[in-house]
Amino acid sequence: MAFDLDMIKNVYDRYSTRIDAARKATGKHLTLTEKILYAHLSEGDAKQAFERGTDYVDFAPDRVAMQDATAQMALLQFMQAGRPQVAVPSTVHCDHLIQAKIGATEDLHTAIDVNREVYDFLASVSDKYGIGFWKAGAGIIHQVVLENYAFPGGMMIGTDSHTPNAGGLGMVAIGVGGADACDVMAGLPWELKFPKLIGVKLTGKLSGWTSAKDVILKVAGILTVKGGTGAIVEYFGEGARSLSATGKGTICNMGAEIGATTSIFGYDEKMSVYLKGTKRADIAELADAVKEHLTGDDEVYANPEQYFDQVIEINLSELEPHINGPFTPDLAWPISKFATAVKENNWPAELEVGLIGSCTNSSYEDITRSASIAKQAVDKHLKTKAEFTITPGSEQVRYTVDRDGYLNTFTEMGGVVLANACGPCIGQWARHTDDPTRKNSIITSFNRNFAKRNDGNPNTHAFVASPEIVTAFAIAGDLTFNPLTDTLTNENGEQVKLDEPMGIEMPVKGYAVEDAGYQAPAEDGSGVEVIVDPKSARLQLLEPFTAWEGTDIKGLKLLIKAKGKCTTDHISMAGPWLKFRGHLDNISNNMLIGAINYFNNESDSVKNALTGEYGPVPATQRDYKAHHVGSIVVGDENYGEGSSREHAAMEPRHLGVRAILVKSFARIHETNLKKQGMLAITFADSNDYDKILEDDTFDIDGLTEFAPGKQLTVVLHHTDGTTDSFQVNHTYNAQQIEWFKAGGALNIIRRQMAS
Ligand code: MIC
Ligand code: SF4
Repeated sequence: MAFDLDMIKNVYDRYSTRIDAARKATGKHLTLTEKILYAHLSEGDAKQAFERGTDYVDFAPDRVAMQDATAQMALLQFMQAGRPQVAVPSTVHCDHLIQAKIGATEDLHTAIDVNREVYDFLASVSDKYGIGFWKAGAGIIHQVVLENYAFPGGMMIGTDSHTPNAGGLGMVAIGVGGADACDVMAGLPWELKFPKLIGVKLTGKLSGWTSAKDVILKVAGILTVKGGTGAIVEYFGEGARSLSATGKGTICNMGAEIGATTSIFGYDEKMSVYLKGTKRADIAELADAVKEHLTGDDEVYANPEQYFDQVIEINLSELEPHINGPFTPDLAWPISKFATAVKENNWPAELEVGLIGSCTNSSYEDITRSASIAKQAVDKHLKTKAEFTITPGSEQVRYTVDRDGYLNTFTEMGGVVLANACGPCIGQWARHTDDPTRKNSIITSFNRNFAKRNDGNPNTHAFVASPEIVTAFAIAGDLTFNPLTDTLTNENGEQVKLDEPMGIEMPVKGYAVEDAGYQAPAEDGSGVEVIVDPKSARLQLLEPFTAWEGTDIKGLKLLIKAKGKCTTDHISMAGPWLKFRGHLDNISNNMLIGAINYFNNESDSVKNALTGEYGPVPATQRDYKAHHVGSIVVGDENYGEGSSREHAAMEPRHLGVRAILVKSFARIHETNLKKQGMLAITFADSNDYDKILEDDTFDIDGLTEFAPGKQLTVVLHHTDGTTDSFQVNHTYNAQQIEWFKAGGALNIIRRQMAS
């Protein structure tokens, strides 16, 4: 059904010649990342070596995956590209739009009802253009991809930042915006700046309470949310080989949290076991035949400093379980230091909810390890103190763990099984709380923990840990509890200790599923009609953006000078807004409502330069648009961190913002801005951020000579009549400058397809 053996054969058939060419071009031994990248050049065999972190390179990915919340915009764009069918195997996954409220069955029914229009749209577009469609309830994109599509040595892109999850099966899998997916589906090359390489050497072996999740929680602490920007992280060493394929997936998944382009492990026995266990023995066989190409060269791993731009070493035997948070995934605490951190920082020690599962951590191994803790709660007469939820990553995992009795164990402990969907991970959570103004703590086995992400409540302190640690904390209901050393009082008043988790990597009876939820597209979709109601609140056909006017841009007003962390959740919030992901004008009403205004420290309150009054960001910008006044957004470091959602770029573009000027960008967001024809620029001297005053008017000069590597000039006109001017950088290459000039990349594709 789901995978395409011929395509994989083709990829492997060309591996040998492509890698020989790459060796010749670079004149050195190769990392796995380089092998895969050079084997996927759209020009074919490598003719030159590329400079990491500098050269833009065209690639030909093997497949595309999209989730429902981003697929709508990706496919609305694809529909404008004028192609009869997608050029590479592609899939759509309905996972983000299901709200967690009561439990799996009821919530899924409600979602199917509430989202019918969007699901019907996605199903009919998929049918028409030859895209595989995974219905609501089938599971979360990254888990479904790992189980069905990922293969060692492949390259894919996905419209979701956690696409790198497939690195657990040795694939270069990269999160992108919908416009990039649209290019690849239209048969165009996909451009990426040749990444830098970070090597992570894993020695030793995990034991006890420590799990794969702790590797990435530790790495996040070392590298921080920016540390992986522009880099691919390659894991190697005996420790890497000892981790299950799904454990590797967890590590790669959360590489998104350090800004990495993707993360990857080399093909090994564990991957072969997982492929066979998920009914893909034929792929394992193909991979075995080319296995020397599916890991880095021995010399590379023997002398990693010579081949990677940065090397980190972690000894799994010494690694402690970690808990990261609150509010950012890189605040890493080894469990032995966590209780003190909770007390010293005055974080609420009482744990209100523990949530396990999600795309990051819902493998058979995760579930069995967590269930071994849950079972002890029942056996040792412990009453679970916090609420507890379980989100299976796919129907296949759910069916299998249910068959084997584990879901039952969780419900006995007091847990609630949610639908196979994103749910609370992305604010799709009708959380039951008596007082939302209370500072409170939750802990999840998910990946992100930005403020308001899970339940929309700024008072919620969200922490991230492995599912087994989350389960233990949920039982204790106390963040100062250390399951490795502390005891708990049970219902008989006795002191009991939780034993170490015990897991099973692969189901002994094999994976099983009754209805995986897959719908194949029509052989010939030309007769399929795609209907978008012009009065719909949820879907809106796209209008092309206007082209650049051909002059420098003068007289821009400051929409907002954002202070501190400004993630895509701040720019285009998810949760309740997910329902407008297919309607650009409606979703634009959430534009930047989470960003903190530097001048008053408030969110969604900015000064309207035309009236002098403070008002919400979207309304203020709509007023500028109505008066044909351009504006600029100013931001801090790592602006646009987090999600791949291109709405964060399209909304300002749609409402008439002309430029985003920040200290630094997160990769996917920067590309999304460029794709939509927005000017994305950075301070050459980040201290110039301080020169920007609330009532300034901005000119951007140098655009008539806009060229790669050439700075532009920003002139600030202050209200006292003085001016300041400074240089700004950009990373546009010649092609991207054309996107800017045309008013967006899609305008160019449309032109090409029409001619
Ligand atoms: C996320 O985890 O933030 C999301 C929701 O999956 C996003 C995609 C989106 O905003 O739709 C992501 O990670 O890219
Ligand atoms: Fe869904 Fe959360 Fe995974 Fe994003 S991180 S795909 S929202 S489960």
